[in-house]
This record gives sequence, structure tokens and C-alpha cells, in this order.
Amino acid sequence: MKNALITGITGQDGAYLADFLLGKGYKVFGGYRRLSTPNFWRLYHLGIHDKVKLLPLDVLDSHSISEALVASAPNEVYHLAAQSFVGASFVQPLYTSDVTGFGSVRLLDEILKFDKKIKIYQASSSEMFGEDNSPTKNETSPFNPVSPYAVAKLYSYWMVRAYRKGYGMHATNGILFNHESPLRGLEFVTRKISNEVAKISLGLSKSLKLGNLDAKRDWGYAPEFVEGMWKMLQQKNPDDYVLATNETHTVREFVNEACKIAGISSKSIQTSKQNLRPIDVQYLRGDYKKAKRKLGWSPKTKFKKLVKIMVDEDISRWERWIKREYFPWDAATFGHDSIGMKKTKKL
Ligand code: NAP
Ligand code: G4F
Repeated sequence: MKNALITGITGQDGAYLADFLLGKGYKVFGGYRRLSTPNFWRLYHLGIHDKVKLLPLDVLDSHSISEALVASAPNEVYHLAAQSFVGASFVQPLYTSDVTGFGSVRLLDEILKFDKKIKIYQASSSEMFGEDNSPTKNETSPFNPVSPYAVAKLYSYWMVRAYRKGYGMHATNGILFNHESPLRGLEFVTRKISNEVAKISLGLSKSLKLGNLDAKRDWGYAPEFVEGMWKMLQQKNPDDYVLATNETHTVREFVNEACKIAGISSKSIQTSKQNLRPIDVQYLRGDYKKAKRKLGWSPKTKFKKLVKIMVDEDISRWERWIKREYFPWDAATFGHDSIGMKKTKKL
């Protein structure tokens, strides 16, 4: 039996990956950071909270990383922990650099000391491509990051390559384009839309305020992407791979499709300057040919099906809430306001 350690197990990808690896017969250890209120709802939602072994692991604290390595003795480490919200990285650039950038090096360094044969997956991002006019991006496309988040991820990307080449470690970058699901955090635009559209359709809310509706993203389905992560670490040699759908859609198209599914008018959707970023990547579309050829990985769920999965699930959750059912879920206690602003509103 193989052991896997997942950093950031409480996040969207961490939860799906844990579920996937349990299905493959792995013993799964999950690193979580200590919070005053624990955030295990996704693990409960998937019914795997008691099947994984949870270990305190904060990537700001090397000691906790080394303790988690000793406790888990992993064959594979999936490094997913990050300050992952691009908007927040403009408000907390140094914190983002520390967690999303230096955090990866703390992990690489502890693994190097502990056992350099451990295979490592680094959660790199399409956001690293940034502003560029080429129609699709692949593993050889130039990087031009424009957010503190993207710069921090690019730093980690290069460090993974440096440790791979310098120390012969099996360290791989998965350059993943946006992937979404009903487990997506509520501050990200797809879930913000599916959640609020669901509420509007049930009379629980009147409007939704968004930012840049013209931005285009290549949106895939998260459970399929975590399988790609695993496939990367089953390769004999480490490498870098893009995972994407090779389709791109505007935020406006996502809104319109979501409203259509929920049977509401898209007139209740407004825009607000508060949701704009100082600079935004306008266009992302990924070319996953290398992953298809070398890993046998292809996306199955495309745009319309993805929107339907998310909207249907949020409607069903709010219907259960109306019936006063209790179940692991995030939205009932979440308020989304003004994350991503350089200037904050006077309270
Ligand atoms: P997510 O839902 O935001 O999860 C991020 C995880 O990192 C959470 O478990 C979070 O813990 C944890 N974390 C944050 N700060 C930490 C710290 N200091 N120490 C330890 N853990 C910490 O993100 P995701 O969508 O699952 O994405 C997983 C990874 O892939 C991230 O690195 C993200 O940047 C990257 N990525 C995501 C996408 C995408 O479209 N989803 C695309 C490309 C790359 P809490 O629960 O305590 O907050
Ligand atoms: O959903 P988003 O916040 O995702 P973004 O910035 O593309 O980042 C996600 O994908 C990256 C991969 O490319 C990951 F690395 C990263 O960790 C994260 O998972 O925003 C998508 C687009 C942006 O152009 C944003 O400006 O939607 C636009 N948008 C418009 N209104 C909004 C809103 N985004 C958010 N979060 N909230 C809005 O109200």
C-alpha cells in the first residue's frame, strides 16, 4: 500500500484528491492548518473525514512540515496548500508570497532532507501565463504573471524545476487551468454565481454583484483534474503538464447559462467596481495535448454540463436549508464582500 500526503486537504482539490486516492487503495494523510473553527466540511460532504489521517501542517512552519513527513512516511506528496485567491493576493501580497511562494520551498527542502525519493506534485497555475495574446497556452508558452498570486506560483514553479534538476528529485509541476465544482470556495466566480443564482431562484436573494464580466476562462471539472495530478506522479520521470479543456468562455456566458438553468432573468446580475482587480488576466485557454499523449488524460465534462452540475447542486442545498436539514456545507454562513480591493470601503 502506498502512502500519500496532501497539503491543503481541506480545499476543493485536496478533498477530491483524497477521495480519489482512497479509491486507489492509498493510505491518505492530509495536512491542514489550525484554525479557530475547523474547516472540514468538504471531507464530511464526501464522507471521507474518518478515512483520512489528518495532520497539522502549515506551510509557514517548517517544523510542522517535517513532523507531518515523519508521521506519514509518504511515497507521494501532493502540494496543494496555498493562498489561492487571486483577488486577495492584491490585498495581501507579502502573505501570499510567503504561503504560495516560499511555502513550496519549505516543503521541498524538508522533503530533500527527509527522503529525496518521495515524488512531489506542485499545484502550478495557468494564472502564471498572465497577459499574452497567443490563442492557447501549453508547457512551452512564455509566462507573464500580473498578480502577486501568479508571481508567487511562478516562483514555486521554478523552484520545483531547480530541485528536480539540482537534486534529482521527482518533482512535477501540474499547470492547471481553472477547475470548478460544487466544492469550490464561494469567493471564486463560478461558485459565487451558482450559489447566488440558486438563492435568487428560490426567493432567498434579489441580486448578485460581480466584477469583470468579459474575462475569459478555461473552466474544467475538478474531480477529473485530480486524477490528472495522480497520473503525473505515476510517470517514471518528473515533468511539467498542462491540464485544461481547450475551451474558453466569458464570465458573462457563465452567468447567462446559470440563469437559464435556474429559470431566472440575468437582469438581477449587476456589476460593481468593488469586484474589480487592479489588473486582471483577460483570456485563458489551455492546450492539454501533452497530458493526453503522455498521461492518457482528457477532460470529459465541458462548460454547459459543469454549470448545470454546480447550479443544480446549489439549488438542492438551499432547498434542504429551507427544510431546515443539517448537512456539511459552506454557504449558509458565508458573506461575500469586497475581497480583492486595493481600497476598502469605509465601514
Ligand atoms: P482551495 O480550495 O483554496 O484550497 C487551498 C488549501 O490550502 C486549503 O486547504 C487551505 O486551508 C490551504 N492553506 C492555505 N494556507 C495554508 C497554509 N499556510 N498552510 C497549509 N495549508 C494552507 O484551492 P483549490 O482550488 O483546492 O486549489 C488547490 C491548489 O491548486 C492551490 O494551490 C491553488 O492555488 C492551485 N490551483 C487551483 C486551480 C483551480 O482552478 N482550482 C487552478 C490552478 C492551480 P484552509 O481550508 O484552512 O483555508
Ligand atoms: O474565479 P476567479 O476568482 O478565478 P481566477 O482569478 O481565474 O483564479 C483561479 O484560477 C487560477 C487558475 O487560472 C488558480 F490558479 C487560482 O488559484 C484560482 O483557482 O476569477 C475568474 C475571473 C477573473 O477574471 C475575475 O476578475 O472572474 C472574474 N470575476 C468577475 N467578477 C470575478 C468576479 N471573480 C471573482 N472571484 N468574483 C467576482 O465577483
